[in-house]
Amino acid sequence: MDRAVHVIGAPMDYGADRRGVDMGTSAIRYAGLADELTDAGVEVLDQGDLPMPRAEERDPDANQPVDGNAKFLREVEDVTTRVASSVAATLETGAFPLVLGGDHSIAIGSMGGSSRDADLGVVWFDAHADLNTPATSPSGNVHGMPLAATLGHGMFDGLEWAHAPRVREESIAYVGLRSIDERERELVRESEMTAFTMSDIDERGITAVVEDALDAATAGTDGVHVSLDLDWLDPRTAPGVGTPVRGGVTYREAHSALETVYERDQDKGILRSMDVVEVNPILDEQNETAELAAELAASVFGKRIL
Ligand code: 5AB
Ligand code: MN
Ligand code: MN
Ligand code: MN
Repeated sequence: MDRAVHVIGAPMDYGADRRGVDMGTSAIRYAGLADELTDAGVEVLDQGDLPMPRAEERDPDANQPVDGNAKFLREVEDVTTRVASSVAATLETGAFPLVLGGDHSIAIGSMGGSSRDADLGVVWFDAHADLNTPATSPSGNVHGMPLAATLGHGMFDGLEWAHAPRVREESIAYVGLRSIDERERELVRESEMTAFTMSDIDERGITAVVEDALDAATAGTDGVHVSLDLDWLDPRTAPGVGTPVRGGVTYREAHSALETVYERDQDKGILRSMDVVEVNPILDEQNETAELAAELAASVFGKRIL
């Protein structure tokens, strides 16, 4: 039987600085996601978008933490709780949850849902470390905090919707880091996380780096969550993102990375869930970043040239 992929849309932009990522789910679908996945040989069921209150109707500063800044925290809790339920319910049917963003704070929900009944490894394809807490964040934007939330850092420690104890530090691997806040740098250095920067990719090549990231994320876990932030790519290739950083991976490196994930999955059945986030159609050029997002998702499921 073909593998079934269930698409879950989470058009949330509460966690990001700029409006527009809420249109990412439509743009990725419009770019041909379902056809790409079908061509890759999987059966696709689109569950549609989760209902999302408009940011304009909400007060970003309601429910602020005592220490620090986290805009729209109540809305993020509401949405990520629903993402987690959808992901867990999808896994229970035996299908693979593919979560479309939206901003990266939805990963709090996808990792929470995916680790409900499993020890979960994570491969984080991103320019950023996303390890701030409200107390350390320079922006107050929760899309810079999902890994801190999942690991239960700072105020996230006591929050059941955020902290996912079955995701352990040593099972998280970054690929492609190039923009880290000072406190994040210390945390990554002191932690047991595996962190590959762009320099590692320059030196060793994308395939070797992704193989090592997969080794770290699979050791002692039941499966892997792949989190793909489109700002991982170079902004010349992926201009439609809210927080672009020069010097990212190329079009070919990105495909090669996700094909490497596919190959490991063919050998060992490691993949459990995925999210594709931070596509901002307002900043995009002719939907090319959304097209890239759709292609890269298909690469994970085995889309091949020959
Ligand atoms: B993304 C920054 N570290 O916390 C912050 O796009 C940027 O999900 C976060 O990786 C970028 O505001 C969040 C400066
Ligand atoms: Mn991110
Ligand atoms: Mn990022
Ligand atoms: Mn971003």
